[in-house]
Amino acid sequence: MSAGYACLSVDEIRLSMEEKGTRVILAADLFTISEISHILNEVGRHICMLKTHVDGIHDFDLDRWMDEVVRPARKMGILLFEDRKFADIGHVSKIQMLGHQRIADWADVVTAHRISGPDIVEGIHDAWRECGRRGSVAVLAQMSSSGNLLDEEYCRKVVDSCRGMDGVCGFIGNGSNPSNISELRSLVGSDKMILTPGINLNSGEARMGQRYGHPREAIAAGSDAVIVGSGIIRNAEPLAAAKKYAEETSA
Ligand code: 6AU
Repeated sequence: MSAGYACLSVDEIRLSMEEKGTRVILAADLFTISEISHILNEVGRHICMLKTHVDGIHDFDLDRWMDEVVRPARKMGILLFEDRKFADIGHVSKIQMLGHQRIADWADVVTAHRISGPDIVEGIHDAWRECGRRGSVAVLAQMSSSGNLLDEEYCRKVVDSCRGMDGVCGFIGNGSNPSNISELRSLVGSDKMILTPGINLNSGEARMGQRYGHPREAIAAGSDAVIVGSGIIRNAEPLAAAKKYAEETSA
């Protein structure tokens, strides 16, 4: 389905990742701009995207965010990935993209649930269009958290309805279970990406219902890139950890 507006394409995102030579997306789940800027500078060479939860940043200030995080990430060839998990109707998702954190002004990829209807994708792209920018949506098809309600039938419906959308670059799959990823890959085909959270070399680190799988198994099962938070940011040596995850996911 042609979107009728300019989107960041899967090919452009895959090319950007190839140029960085790593399939690691850093989940920078930290509380201040300085902490995020610091980890970005430390591990930037080993990551292809910086995933944020911008609503969790205590001292958020747009000018500082652009200067200390967004521009440095761009200089390093890293895509900005805001994990906002939009879920409202299309028009409200557009309002949220254009809210005080100005997600549309800097994010290249955002996450969204498909639960409210397909127009959420249109609403998000409308915001990028208003800012004169292009981006893409990663839709949640599975989750890594235990007890989640995204069952097989829901996953199939999500993929069926979004696989043909230009504005969707791919799907979030459950990295903690390689067979979930291979099932998702067979539904998705090769034209869209699968990004997988729930990845940690030490599965014992899981907290609050999170579940973890191994990065190499996730890639072997068909994931394009692994999303790693605690495994890097809570490690005593984040640089060495990021390098290790990058090696584990290399061909
Ligand atoms: O490696 P962790 O467990 O410290 O962090 C995992 C990161 C967090 C979550 O918000 C995110 O991955 N995540 C996601 C997404 C969309 O990225 C989906 C999901 O099912 N599980 C999950 O943990 O930033």
